[in-house]
Amino acid sequence: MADLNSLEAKFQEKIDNEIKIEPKDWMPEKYRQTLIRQISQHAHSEVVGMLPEGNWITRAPSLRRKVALLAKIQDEAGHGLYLYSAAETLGVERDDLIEQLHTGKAKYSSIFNYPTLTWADIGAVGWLVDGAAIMNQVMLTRTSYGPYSRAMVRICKEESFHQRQGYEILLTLSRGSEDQKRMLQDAVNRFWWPSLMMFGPSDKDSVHTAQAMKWKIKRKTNDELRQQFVDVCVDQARILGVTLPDPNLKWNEERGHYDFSEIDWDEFWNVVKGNGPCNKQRMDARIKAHEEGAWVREAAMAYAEKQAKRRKEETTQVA
Ligand code: FAQ
Repeated sequence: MADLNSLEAKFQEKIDNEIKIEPKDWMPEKYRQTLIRQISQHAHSEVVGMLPEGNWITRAPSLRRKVALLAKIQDEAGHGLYLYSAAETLGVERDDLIEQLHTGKAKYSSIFNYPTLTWADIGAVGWLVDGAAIMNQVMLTRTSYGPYSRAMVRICKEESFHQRQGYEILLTLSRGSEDQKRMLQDAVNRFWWPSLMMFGPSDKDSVHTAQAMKWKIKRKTNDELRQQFVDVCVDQARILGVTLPDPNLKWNEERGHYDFSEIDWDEFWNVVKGNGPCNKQRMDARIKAHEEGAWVREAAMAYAEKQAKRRKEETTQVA
């Protein structure tokens, strides 16, 4: 017991001194489990997040828009891969993580259970969804676990591009016809609140935040990040000429922040529990893609095994 206590004390000392924890370092089992949970759910979100945007590849309004959207969606797949790899350094198998997603044991971000009904929604996803993701992920570049932190540095660079391409889509619509302006406002009306929900439950209801902050897995609380996001969006909305759908959104001189209305937490938990507008559709599409991709995984494994066998034979011949 004394040994465990001293290991834990040394571990916490490292964290307090901003020394990154690496895969082979000793770590408390709960730290490992928390990271597996968070990183794998983050990976699932990136991969499921490809679906609402994938819906618009064939309908993008120009070749230029199609190319940018395709590149963005491919980036999200890449983010999923970096994150699954980071999770694997904690001793879990990717197949098991994917199984947890497909059986509903693992969560993914609530935001991807909303539909993308118009082209303006693709802009709103880039501006608001990637914008919220970046706000959270910039903090995670400084997370205490080395492989997660390094994955986040690269992901943030790519997400910044995504956010700008989304904002530029909206900016173009904002300078267009009355119908285009209406479409823009409608997309913002539908995506504003779900984007605020991405930051998770309010601090008083967040079960993991306190410990995650102590271990510096998280550096800011859900409410701190949400507030930061609201504060930056107000000016950006003004430039687009859109109204954010909240009558209580008002600058508070004393706090130095914008006040905003209470989130509809019933809606949030309903979506998290699987009852959002597209939960079933998203999971069906993921499972179908996984099953139909089985031959690719088998071919890649067969090739890797063949290569390994050849290398072994060559080494034996040299010896
Ligand atoms: N949706 O105690 P907390 C992206 C769950 S990536 C669903 O506060 P924690 C890129 C939470 O898991 C977006 N579930 O938990 C992209 C926990 O349940 P559990 C994803 C949620 O972990 C853009 C329970 O509620 N980003 O968008 C949500 O301390 C465009 C209690 O919550 C990340 O995953 C939610 N919104 O804080 C891709 C970032 N919020 O696990 C394509 C990394 C909470 O006990 C297109 N993750 N829950 O069963 C994090 O920073 C944290 O995990 C939080 C939640 C902040 C999400």
